[in-house]
Formats: sequence, structure tokens, C-alpha cells
Amino acid sequence: MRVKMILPALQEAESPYWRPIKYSLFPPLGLATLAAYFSENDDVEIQDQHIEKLKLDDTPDLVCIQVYVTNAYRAYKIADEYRRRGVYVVMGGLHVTSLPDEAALHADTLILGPGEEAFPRFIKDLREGHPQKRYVASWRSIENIPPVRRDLIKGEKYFVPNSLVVSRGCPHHCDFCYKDAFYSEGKSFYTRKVDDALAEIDSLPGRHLYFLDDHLLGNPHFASELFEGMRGMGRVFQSASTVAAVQNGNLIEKAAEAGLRSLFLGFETFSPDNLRSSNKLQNLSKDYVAAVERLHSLGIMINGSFVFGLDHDDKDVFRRTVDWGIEHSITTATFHILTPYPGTRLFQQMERDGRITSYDWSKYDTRTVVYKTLGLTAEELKQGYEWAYRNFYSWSNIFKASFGHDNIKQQLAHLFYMGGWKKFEPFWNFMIQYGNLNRMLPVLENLLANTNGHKTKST
Ligand code: B12
Ligand code: SF4
Repeated sequence: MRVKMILPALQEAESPYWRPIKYSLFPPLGLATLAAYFSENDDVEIQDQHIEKLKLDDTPDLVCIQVYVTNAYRAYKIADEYRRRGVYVVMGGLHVTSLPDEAALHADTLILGPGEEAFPRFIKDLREGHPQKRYVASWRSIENIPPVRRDLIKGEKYFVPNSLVVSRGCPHHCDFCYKDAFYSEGKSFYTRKVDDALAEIDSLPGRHLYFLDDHLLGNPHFASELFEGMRGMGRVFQSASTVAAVQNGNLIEKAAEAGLRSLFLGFETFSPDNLRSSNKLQNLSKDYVAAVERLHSLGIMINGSFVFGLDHDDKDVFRRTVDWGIEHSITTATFHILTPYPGTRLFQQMERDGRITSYDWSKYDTRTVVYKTLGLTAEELKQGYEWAYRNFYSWSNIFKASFGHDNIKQQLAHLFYMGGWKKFEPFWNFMIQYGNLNRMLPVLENLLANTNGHKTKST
């Protein structure tokens, strides 16, 4: 069977928000995971619109398309075009799972939820000539799954080709998160076997790893064994977790010993009312500063995630958030405008209250206001969000945050990491254009390998 798997771009290259480096970071891991379910006689190709121009004039036997909220319209267009030519199209992913009736107009088959059980069942039915219209996972597990088809990934085109996941979902239930919608009616947090995860890690070249797990420390027992197994492997890695997990026992110390060098952390908001109303209860009464200090003392850089536009926010939230991030030497910050993804409890609540102002999914990019705001106007929210990015990444604040660390090695690491990520766009574009992006990986590896424990001056 000739199979084409497509990840349509999350963002148009023509958009002012298109940052080639951001979209060349990670390969399409979901598709490469599912590609492992084809047989060795199948001719399988993966195309990722973020790093290549899609060739759409062919007629494979099967086209598989991954649909996120912001690429939904591009995905539907591609699907319609193939189906017009008689090609069988299967679609899956987060957006399809949230809005199956919408997606059904564009696909022969839909796979809802995680694909590890349903997708091989679909392939079998297709080969036997009786594919169904919809498949829903009847069980969920990532134990004993076949190895990801990394051979189908054009590794040299990505900055961090070694992305992996060793768990799925998360133990928490924040109202704005995609998670409960995607994993509805079943387990919403599960892990691989530690030995299998370690074997996958061992098989990956180079030193650097990026765990794309929603919450790598979410199962302390699993995480602890994983980190013990990774000790001595000489890896440096980045991942995501929660403020609460950083303060729980000595797990974070084990992570640091295993090579954790940067952590995406969901602070989201400083307001207890906002935390309560979005069911982000695990952040309530947590000492954010203590978490930051602990990470810094272990040499772990922080990518802080902050949401603007929650109902208890006021006009001052942008300045307070940026000031806090700079004062506490947060290495990078990701700001989001609150976005009610379809399928989430936040979306349902806003729809009930008549607050959704746009159903154009391409605008659900966390940079656009798509709902009626309460504490501040839509215009204030948009402008405040843009102001926060401009200010946090201004050279003066980059220097200020960097020199908040008390040792020169950390100051320079912070400066290069933060400056490199946001301030050298033409350089990244050049590297991408000439196919040299992957050559920059050793620079990142060295930078991460050379960070070590320290304190920020403010304490
Ligand atoms: C890596 C990543 C990115 C990467 C690139 C994505 C890529 N190459 O795939 C980058 C950095 C570009 C990115 C950008 C953004 N992202 Co992002 N990203 C992720 C992340 C962390 C991991 C994705 C991943 O690889 N998962 C692991 C694989 C194994 O899982 P999977 O892809 O879901 O695949 C499984 C199933 O979905 C299913 N499946 C998937 N595809 C298909 C296809 C078929 C045919 C079938 C049958 C099944 C199927 O089977 C697979 C195996 O179980 C997720 C969080 C997460 N945990 O998923 C957020 C996430 C996908 N991102 C999200 C968002 C919101 C964004 C941004 C909009 C945010 C922002 N402001 O930066 C931007 C995009 C900008 C824009 N204009 O749209 C949301 C998506 C919400 C939604 N409903 O779509 C997520 C869920 C984060 C979150 N918690 O909110 N992202
Ligand atoms: S902690 Fe993060 S991943 Fe988990 S439910 Fe909340 S937002 Fe989602």
C-alpha cells in the first residue's frame, strides 16, 4: 500500500506570526508513531508542511492527516482535494476528536483520541475492505508499542530531532486544557514501561532530548525510576511539569542529576480566583518563588507559561507578570491569550454564557481574542499581550534577567539562550534556508551541559 502521512502547517508562512525556527523545532512525532503500524511492504512517506512544500498531485492508496485546531482548515482543504481524486483519507488528532461531526465532512474515516489501539484496527479493516467511518480507542496504553518510525523523519531539517514522549496526558484537570477532551471516557494519564522508555532514549543519537510529555513528573514513581535509569547516560534534556511537582520530595533533584536543564512550567496566573475558576487547583497556595529558586539552584532554566485574559485579570496584569518574570530571572516566557479550545470545559462554559465571539478555528492560536472578556476589554487584552512579549524580550530586560543570577556561567547561559531564541531570527532563517539547522544542535547541547547549580541575587 502507498501511504502518505501529512502534518499541515499550524501557521501560514505568510502570517506575521510565522517564525521559521519555532516551526522547525520538532518533527511530527504523532504521525511517526502511527507509521509504525504499517507493514514493511507498505511504502510510507511523511510530509510536514512546516519544513517542506507539500506535493499534493499524487494519488497514494491512503492519506493520513493530523488535525490540530489551527491547521484544521488547511487539513480539510488537503483532504477534500485528495478525496476529489478518489484517494481514501483518514484524519485524526486533537481537533478531530473535539469536533468529529465537522471533520467527518472531509474524511472517509476518523480516528478519535489516541491512535495506538484504533489506528492498527483501522488499517486491518481497510486491508480487508471494510473500514468503518469512526474509530474510538477501546483501550489506552503505550506499553509494548512498536518503535517510532524515526527513519521517516527528515531529521536534518529540525533543530531538535530527538523529541519523544514517555507518558500521555496528565493527572490534572485544568478547564482550559485540551487534555480532558482528548482523553474523555477513559484513562487520561498513563506511562510507558520504564525499561522501554530507557531503551528508546538509549537508541537516540547525540546528547540532547526533548520530552514532549505534558507533565514528565506527573507520576512520581515512574519519573523517579526513569531518572535513576538515565543517570550516567550523559544526556541533557528539556521537558514540562508543574509548580507543585517541582516542590514535591526530591524528584526534581533526581531529574537534574539525570540531565534536566530546562523546564516548561505552567505558572499561568498569580490570582487565586483565576486558579480556582479554571480548576488549576494544583497551583493554589504554591510558592512560585520557592519553585523558581529550587530550579535555579539545580541549574535548571525555566520557560514560564502565563495566560492572560482570565476573568479576574485587570489592566495591570501584564506589567506585574513581566516584572515578576524579570525579577526572578525566568529564562524564557510563553504568554498566551486565554483560548477556549473546542471540546474543553472552558469552551462549553463560554458557549453556554454566549461569550464566544469567533468560531474561526484559525484564530484559536492563543494570540487572538475569540471570546467576550470580563476584567479588561478585548483591545486591552490584545495590546497587553503584545506589550508583554515586547517588554519581556527587550534587550534591557534580557540583560536584567540574565544578571539576576549570581554566577557568570549562568548569566551567560541565560543571555545566550534567551537572546538566541528571540533575537537572532535572521541567523535562524539563514540556517534553515541552507539546511544547516541541525548543525546548531551541538551548540544547544553545550549550552545546556554547562549550566549548573546557583542562586538568583534577589534571595
Ligand atoms: C510539539 C508541539 C508543538 C510544536 C509542533 C507540533 C508538531 N510538530 O507536531 C510547535 C512548537 C510548532 C507547536 C506550536 C503550537 N502549539 Co503545540 N504542542 C506540541 C505538543 C507539546 C506535543 C505534540 C506531540 O508531538 N505530541 C505527542 C504525539 C505522540 O501525540 P499526538 O501528536 O497528539 O498524536 C497522537 C494522537 O493525536 C493521534 N493522532 C495524531 N495525528 C493523527 C493522524 C491520524 C491520521 C490519526 C489516525 C491519528 C492521529 O494519534 C497519535 C498517537 O496517539 C502538544 C502537547 C501534547 N502533549 O500533545 C502541544 C499542542 C498540540 N499545541 C497546542 C497549541 C495551542 C499550539 C500553539 C497554537 C500555541 C502557541 N501559541 O504557541 C502553537 C501553534 C501556533 C499556531 N498558529 O497554531 C495545543 C493544541 C490545542 C488543539 N486543540 O489543537 C497543545 C495540545 C498544547 C496544549 N496543552 O494546549 N506545538
Ligand atoms: S497541568 Fe497542564 S497539561 Fe495538565 S491539565 Fe493542567 S494545563 Fe493541562
